[in-house]
Parts: sequence; C-alpha cells; structure tokens
Amino acid sequence: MVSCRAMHILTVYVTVVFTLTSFVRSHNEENLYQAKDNLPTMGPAKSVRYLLYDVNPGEGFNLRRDVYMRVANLVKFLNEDEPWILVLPPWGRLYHWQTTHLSAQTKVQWKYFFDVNSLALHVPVIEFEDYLKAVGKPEIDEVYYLQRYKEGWTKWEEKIDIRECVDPPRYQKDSDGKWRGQFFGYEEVYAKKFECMSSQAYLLTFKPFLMKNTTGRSVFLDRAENMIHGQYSEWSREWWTARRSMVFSKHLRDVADKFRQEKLDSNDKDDKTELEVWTQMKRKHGDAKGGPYVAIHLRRKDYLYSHAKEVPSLENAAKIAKTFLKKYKLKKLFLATDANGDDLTHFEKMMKGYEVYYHKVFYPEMTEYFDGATAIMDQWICAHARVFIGSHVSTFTFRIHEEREILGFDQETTFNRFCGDDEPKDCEQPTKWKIIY
Ligand SMILES: Nc1nc2c(ncn2[C@@H]2O[C@H](COP(=O)(O)OP(=O)(O)O)[C@@H](O)[C@H]2O)c(=O)[nH]1
Ligand SMILES: [Mg+2]
Repeated sequence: MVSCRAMHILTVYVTVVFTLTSFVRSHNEENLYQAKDNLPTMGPAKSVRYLLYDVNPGEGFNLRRDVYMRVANLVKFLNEDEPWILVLPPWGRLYHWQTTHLSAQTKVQWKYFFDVNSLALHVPVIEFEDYLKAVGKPEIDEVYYLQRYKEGWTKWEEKIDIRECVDPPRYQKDSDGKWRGQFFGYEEVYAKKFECMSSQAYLLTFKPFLMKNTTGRSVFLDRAENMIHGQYSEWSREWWTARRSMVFSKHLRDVADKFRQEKLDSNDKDDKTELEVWTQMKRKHGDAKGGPYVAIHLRRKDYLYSHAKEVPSLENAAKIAKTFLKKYKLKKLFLATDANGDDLTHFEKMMKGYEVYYHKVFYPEMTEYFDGATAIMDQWICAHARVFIGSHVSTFTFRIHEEREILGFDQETTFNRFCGDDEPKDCEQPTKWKIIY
C-alpha cells in the first residue's frame, strides 16, 4: 500500500523531473551541439529540495561565476545523498553594468549568458522563474544570511553557527510575519524563516547542516561568497568539472564567432578550437592553435586605483602589446577593455602600423547587448587568440585563462600579464593553473 504522503512526494518528484526535463529539452533545441540523450537524472524518488543563493551586491560578474562553482559543487555533493536542485540567481544591476540605455538589465535569466543544458550536465539546475512556477507561490522556506563572527577569529577552525546579525540584515519581517528582502528584485517573493549565520567554513561543511539542521523544501544561502572552496579549489578535479560546465550561451558565442571570422580571420577549424559537449571534451596543451591575432585584456576603471601599482599606463601597454605582436609575427590586435572612449583612441594611435579591433567600434551590433553579454563576447574572443595578455588579479582575466586551458592552448600563450610601469619588466606572472580531468 502506498501511503498518501508517499504519493504526494512521488507526484512532486515526477512534476519536477518533468519540468526539468522539458525545460532542458527546449534548450537543447536551441543549442544543437549538445548531446540530446545526456540529460540529468534525479536519482532516487525522494522529495526534491531546492538550494537558492545570492552574492554580496558589490561583487562583479566574474567573481559571481566563481561563487556559482562553489554552490554547484555543494549541490553535487548533496545529490550523493538527497535530490537537490540548484536555483540559478537571476542577474541584474551589477556595479559595472552602467550602460544607461539598457535599463532592462535586471531579472536576466542564466540562459542569456550560459548554456543551461551544459550546467545541467553537472548538477540539476533551474531558473528562478521556473522555481517559482514549480513551487506555485512566491515563497522560500528558509533564508540564511552568511556573515563573519562578531568576535573575529584568531585561529582557523571550521565552524558555522546561527547567531545574531552582526550588521543590519537586508531582510525585514512584515506585519504578516513574512520576511521581505531583495530576492533579485522580485517584490512578491518572501521567506518564511530568516536567520543570520556566522560562518568560517568550506562548502562541504554546509552539507550536514542542510541535510540535518534544515527541513525546508527550499533553502536560500545569502552572501554565498563567504562559503570557501576548501579542498575543492582550483587544483581539484571537482573545481574544473564545475568550471567546464559553464559554457557560454550559443547566441553569444555565435556573435563573437562571427566577429572572429569577419575581422580577425579566425574560425574554429583553422584555429583547432572546435567545441564538443564539455563532458566529452579533453584537449592537451598545444592542441589549440588560436586565431592570427594577439588579444589583450586591459582592465581600467576601479583598477586604476585599487591596483595602481600593477596597472600599466596606456603607453606601456601598447609597448608590451607590440613586443608580443612582433614575437608572434602578427598584425592584428584584439583589445578587451573597460577603458573609456578617449583612452581607446589614444591607445589606437600608439598602435600605428597594426590593426586594432574592439567590439564597440567594429561591431556596433554588439552594443545592442547587455554589458554582461559584451563582456562574455570579449572573453570568448580573447580565449581564441594565438596569444593572450591579461590584467593582474582580475577575475575577468582569470576566466579567460581557464577558457584557454579548456580549449587546449599552450600555457606560454595564456598566462601572461601586463606589468605596471614601476614594476620590473619581468614582473611576477600569473599562476599557471592546469586543467584537471
Ligand atoms: N566588455 C568588457 N567589459 C569589461 C572588461 N573588463 C571589465 N569589464 C567590465 O567590468 C566588470 C569587471 O568586474 P569583474 O567581473 O568583477 O572582474 P574584475 O573586477 O576584473 O575581477 C566586468 O564584469 C565587465 O562588466 C572588458 O575587457 N570588456
Ligand atoms: Mg570585480
């Protein structure tokens, strides 16, 4: 005899699997390079739970991508024992996204930036909109706001504790007893329970807490950047697996690929950078050749102040770029930057004798996209260059390094950075993180 509760659980499970599968399927059709029979399964027929998260509002796009890897791996480890689905936090209003004519840069779904089916080949994921549909009301059961320990810490030890909020939290209880907060700008969304949680812990430490100390069907971890990779950092297979699943969305890759072909004589066949489903893709260093251009990421804006010592003047950046162009016997330079228009013109003047390309001027169509999308296209084009020079400790640059590791470039062509004017000419170069399968 099947009990009423078991029936309910089964129904919920079947509904979720169906929603998830049809959702993933519709994306498969848009993203034809994906294997259609490689859909995620949900494991045993237990009632599925949802993990939601958000990040400190001040953090940029590329650190957020790193936080995604932590949460995705937490969900992966949870799924070894219970079925959990990761709810993708909508994108919006990032500090750097200042393009004024694009006021619609809120509640942006992940499918706009990433190939959601590729993410789903790592862990079960759904968009926030689909989560709302699946649960049928704008409700989240439990919110935990990760914070530091009030007393600070003297020695490293792993711990998490429910504590009083150290700073005034961005959540308030309304007269109905519902917790109101940011929730990605969805004003109707509320939480039933809210707690501040002091944490000094690796991502894996949250697993027993989520399984034993919470009962909510949906649990939201805010300020998830406080969760640390621990043993699942850059040197681990787990980190790289999560990273490899973060394939950019096809519609953005297509625009960038068109730019590569039309302006930079670059295409996957000649460059030896053809994509496969990430789970089947395994390249060796040196397999990729790259297009006939040098790409640079020249970070300006806030880095001019926060990393003044390591940011080169435009004069020096041009000088270094020319050294690479000569060494690799190339004529074309692709410039990815957040510099302003005057700087761009100035830089171009100094590059006389070479062809300088950047998306804003040479591909006006690209400016129709969100700032996050143009950033991705810039990263994609940098990832396919014969050789790349990046900016010191920029996560924008780091994500390009990783993309090139995935594509199989010789590390000599990837892990280069500009030195600041007062640094030695052979300043310390970026750590060569090696991809692990
Ligand atoms: N299109 C474009 N945007 C950039 C570039 N460099 C920085 N940005 C913008 O500035 C943001 C930088 O913030 P973040 O992603 O946190 O990287 P980080 O601050 O360099 O570590 C990016 O997300 C972009 O919106 C670039 O080369 N091209
Ligand atoms: Mg940043």
